Amino acid sequence: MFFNDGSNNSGDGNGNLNPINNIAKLLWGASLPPGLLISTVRSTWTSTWQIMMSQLAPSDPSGGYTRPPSKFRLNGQNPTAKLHLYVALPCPWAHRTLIVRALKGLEEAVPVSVAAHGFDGSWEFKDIPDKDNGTDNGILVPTTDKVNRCRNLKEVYKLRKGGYDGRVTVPMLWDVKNKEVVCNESYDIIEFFNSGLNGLALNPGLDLSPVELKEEIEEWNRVIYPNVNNGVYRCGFAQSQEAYDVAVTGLFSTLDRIDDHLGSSRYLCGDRLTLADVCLFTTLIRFDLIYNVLFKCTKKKLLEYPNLHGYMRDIYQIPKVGGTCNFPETMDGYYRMLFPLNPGGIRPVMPSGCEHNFLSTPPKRESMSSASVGKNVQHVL
Ligand SMILES: N[C@@H](CCC(=O)N[C@@H](CS)C(=O)NCC(=O)O)C(=O)O
Repeated sequence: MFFNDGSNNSGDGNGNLNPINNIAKLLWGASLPPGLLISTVRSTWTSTWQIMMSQLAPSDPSGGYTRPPSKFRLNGQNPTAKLHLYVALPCPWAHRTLIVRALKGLEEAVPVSVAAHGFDGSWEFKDIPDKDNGTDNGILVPTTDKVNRCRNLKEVYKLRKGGYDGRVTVPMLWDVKNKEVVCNESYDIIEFFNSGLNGLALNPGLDLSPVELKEEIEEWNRVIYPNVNNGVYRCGFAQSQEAYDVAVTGLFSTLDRIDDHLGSSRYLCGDRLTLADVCLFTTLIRFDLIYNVLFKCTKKKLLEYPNLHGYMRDIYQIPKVGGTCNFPETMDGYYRMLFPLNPGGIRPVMPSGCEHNFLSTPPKRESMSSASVGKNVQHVL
């Protein structure tokens, strides 16, 4: 019982006080005026929220979210060991690796284990052995840990020599034989998948980062990473009004700029799909589903940007990309895992504009390419 009912039932008769009753009595009393009740609850909640947020999302002194750097980097090295990829479907950074793996035809060469969100915010694996082949109607679903048989991703990280007590993040590339974390930085992994495994790839001819476009790709990444990919997190994880205002302004002015650009260019760098598009896509596909609501990216819905929305559908419709998008699992991951942002854990209804049927409507962007399909995407058709 949370409110005092006047029964004076505050102990067990043995001198042990019922702590909840006593805290409630102490905080609220029998006849606390509503204004005082609200201000008491508000300050208690705000302090608790700040403690939880500082654990979920480290911030600078102004309350701006600062993403911790990834610990395991490739630094231009191409690992030669037998590899396994760990991902989770809600995560936009892991999603990048799944798309490049699919487009390059690396499914056999780099098998994947798909973790799901756990109740306490950790990444957990299913415990049904053997039955799961990892897809449902062609769409990726959570699986067991197929290589180490661990219950959660933390256990996998801890298997490495020297153990591990840092952040346990997806995506993570694992050296199967040496039991070592090879890399947990998504951009390193997608560059490596694009060009470092062509001997094993079923689609080695697809180059998502050709030399002549590298500079342009990097320029887009420099704008899109802080303002859009990480920008939505800077909105959602802001711990002050000022930090949120800065993030949301940067986010929408960048989306305006990209929408303008995509009015006359099929992809970011012209006719060819590149790594920059893959990175933008995984944020756009979550925008109306998650970020617009949970992360307060409310100025506009993505649906209100005609070029960006058509561009997103264009990429969604590239064969094998749709199979990497599991929307119910993604919604669960955000709305149920990020407790401080959604304490009730209620998952909102899926917006109709985010359903597969709607995303499958023709984007009519082919005419922007000199080829009938994006110049390089024809390799995957
Ligand atoms: N910079 C990393 C970011 C990875 C990341 O933050 N992943 C999130 C999921 S979206 C995660 O696993 N978070 C768990 C945690 O921080 O405890 C990358 O691009 O790979």
